[in-house]
Amino acid sequence: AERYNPHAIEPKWQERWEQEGLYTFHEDPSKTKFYALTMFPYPSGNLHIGHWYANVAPDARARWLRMRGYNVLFPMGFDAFGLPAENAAIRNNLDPAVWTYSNIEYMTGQFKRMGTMIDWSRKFATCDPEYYRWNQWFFTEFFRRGLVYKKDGLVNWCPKDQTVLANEQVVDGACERCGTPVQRRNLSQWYMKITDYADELLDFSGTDMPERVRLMQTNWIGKSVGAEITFDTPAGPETVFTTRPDTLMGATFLVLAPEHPKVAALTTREQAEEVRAYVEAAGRKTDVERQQEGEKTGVFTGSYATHPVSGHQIPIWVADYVLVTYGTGSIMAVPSGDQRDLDFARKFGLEIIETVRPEGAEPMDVATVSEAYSGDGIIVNEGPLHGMKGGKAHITAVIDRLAELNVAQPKTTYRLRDWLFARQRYWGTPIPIVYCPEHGAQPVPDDQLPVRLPENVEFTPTGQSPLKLDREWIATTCPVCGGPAERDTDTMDTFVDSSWYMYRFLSPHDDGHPFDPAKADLMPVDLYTGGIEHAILHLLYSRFWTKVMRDMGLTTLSEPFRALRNQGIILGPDGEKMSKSRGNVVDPDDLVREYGVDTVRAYLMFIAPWELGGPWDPSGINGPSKWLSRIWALYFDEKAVGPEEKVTEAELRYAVHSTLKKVSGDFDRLSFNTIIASLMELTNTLVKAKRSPSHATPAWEEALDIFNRMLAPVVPHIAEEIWMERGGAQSVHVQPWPEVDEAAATRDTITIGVQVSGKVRGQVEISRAATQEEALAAARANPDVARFVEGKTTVKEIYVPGRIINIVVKP
Ligand code: ANZ
Repeated sequence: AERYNPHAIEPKWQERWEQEGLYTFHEDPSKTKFYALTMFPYPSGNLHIGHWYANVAPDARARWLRMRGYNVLFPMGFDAFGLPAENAAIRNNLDPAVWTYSNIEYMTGQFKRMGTMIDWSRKFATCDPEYYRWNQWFFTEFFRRGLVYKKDGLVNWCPKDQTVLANEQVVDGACERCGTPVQRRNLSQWYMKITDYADELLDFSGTDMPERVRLMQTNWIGKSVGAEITFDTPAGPETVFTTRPDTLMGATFLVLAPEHPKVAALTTREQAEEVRAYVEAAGRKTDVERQQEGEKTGVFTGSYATHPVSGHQIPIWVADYVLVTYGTGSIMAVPSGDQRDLDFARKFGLEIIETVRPEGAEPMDVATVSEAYSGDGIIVNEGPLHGMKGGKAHITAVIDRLAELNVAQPKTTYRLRDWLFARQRYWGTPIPIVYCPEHGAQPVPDDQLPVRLPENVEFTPTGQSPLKLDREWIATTCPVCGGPAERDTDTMDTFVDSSWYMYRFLSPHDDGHPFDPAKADLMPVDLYTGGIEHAILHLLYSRFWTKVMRDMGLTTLSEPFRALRNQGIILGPDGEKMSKSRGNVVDPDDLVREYGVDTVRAYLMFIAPWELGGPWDPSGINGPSKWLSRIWALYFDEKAVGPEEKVTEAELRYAVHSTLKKVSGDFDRLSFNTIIASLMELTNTLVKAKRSPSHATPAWEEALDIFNRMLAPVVPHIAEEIWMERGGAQSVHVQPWPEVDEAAATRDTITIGVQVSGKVRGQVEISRAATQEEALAAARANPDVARFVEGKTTVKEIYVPGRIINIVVKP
């Protein structure tokens, strides 16, 4: 046949597969289900090389599982709400819906050209009213359960995007989307009570997640076990949270966060001006700036607190290294045990008292000490803790002792805050609440959902939400009394949309439930793949959501994902992240036009260990490209060019079956680059075998058949063409994965050491099945052995099968 031309075969097969519904998922009780899901993309307009990298390898694996007899659900949709659509609307005067749906259309076409086995009949976008209706339904259910609530408080505000942000969306003090420094504002906002699930979210026993992800989530949740201790102050009792109550006797001052509500009441007239200026300056700094290492700042309030054990008067300070959002927003400062407190005490000349002393050490010289001691030791202060062991490891005994004396209460604190999920933007799910002057905030009844976004709204350059300006849309009636009421004009964070979308694929068009309960058994997602950047936000929220759904009786699962794996990132040839401004972007469409889909697929699997990623090497694609041409020639070029080779039938079968075994194991472990490498190596052997006498044996036909099936998951188009040309009745993609012939997959010869009178004299290669006679004959034929045996009388001959040959001779 003619030479390999991917452009002739790829569109043909893609069209045929689609016509035949080859990849449409049907429930089938006779097979084990496998739900494979890759994180759905935002419809930005284009699939870039990162999307290909993230999707191609999981597609190959899903195809492999399908060939292995699993009923594989492999759907895809679009995470379609969010700011870029709205910004495009402001810039180009385009309706966000029009912009979004045309992008989805285009990107779906790109996905199809990738040759994946995605079941497109299940596609949906989160901006479909049929989808976001269920966000609203969840909201009202959560609201009734007290899991959604509105509260006043300090929140993160992005002045550029004109919206509040969740803590999770503030990275190094800046908006994770646009990089603008985040401001703190006092606003009334909607929250979700994720903190109710903090402890359960720390338990990863029901989900197989990479260590890195578990660690990031654990740190984000930030559980601290400690105690609360109350100090009397002129403004009433003040409770502090401490993880080191064993250092209580070394507490020489209290520190309040600048935003702490007692600051004003505790500030004396003399200190008023200084405190006011300090608090104002602190308000202009971000939390990150405030927690950075460096010179400590602070100011004295002029007031004193009473130490609950010693009764001493200790000064009360205000300093911005204490955060209002953590613990109680105030601390007891222990300079001898905490470095920040020590730096602070040194700078302002405050008292230092040693508390925990390492065993056998000299007393701390408090006049000169510059390093706090935070380790274990003995508590050296006079008083109720004297002589007890101190340090993190001994906290429980200390807390018990202090609790007995009514000085401390055990307390566990979390860094995790409730999820602020309201946004002041248009392109999101409207919050289904109406405000009635009579009945307050009322959820919109189910039969009135969805609350649709109004169409043809006006966008202003300031970014202010058009919902706020749409009087007609805002005006509604109270579900309780029917009187005039107003809609909430906020929309939901898009992370709400992605928290439960994996359930929607079970029955994407169900209009009676978020998903059809009869299909619940298709969950959990057996393998979820995507980027590590979602370690905290999306993955934590979706774990939370499933736990709430379980408590609502919607699922019996506690975790949405049986396993999670993260792919790495493909960087530009310069090793930098690809970006338009750097000009180092690789466009997969260009590559497909030049090399065809299968080559791009093979290259993306081959380029790097999938979980690591690496820089794009533009010349590297020639390897996979040539490889596919060699495969083509192997099957279709009748003339076997080159010198005659001697690949035996056994060698050929060994190459085929050992590769098959390796490739299966590699698919299992998601080691895609080694799959391609093994298949390339096998191609070499096959090319040689074609020029060998083994060409005419049944082993040759078997080799071509098995190799063809092995190619199917990774390069599905060329594999299909070969299969059909070889007379396949049905697609190669509905064929079973070949079985390994274990005997053929292991070399049937072994190397055995030969001893003469107990000394190793040589080695022989013999058949694994060799008899004692055959083994001994081979040993004697070996010249290294023969030298020591010839002319001597043999006393004894032993063959321990598979281990050793020993010939004992008379000297
Ligand atoms: C006294 C003490 C002595 C402390 C000592 C530490 C060492 P984690 O582990 O992060 O939970 N702290 C409490 N609330 C704070 C706030 N709002 N802003 C800044 N720091 C705060 O840390 C708990 C410790 O951090 C607490 O224990 C408290 O200082 C401080 F030798 O209390 B410790």
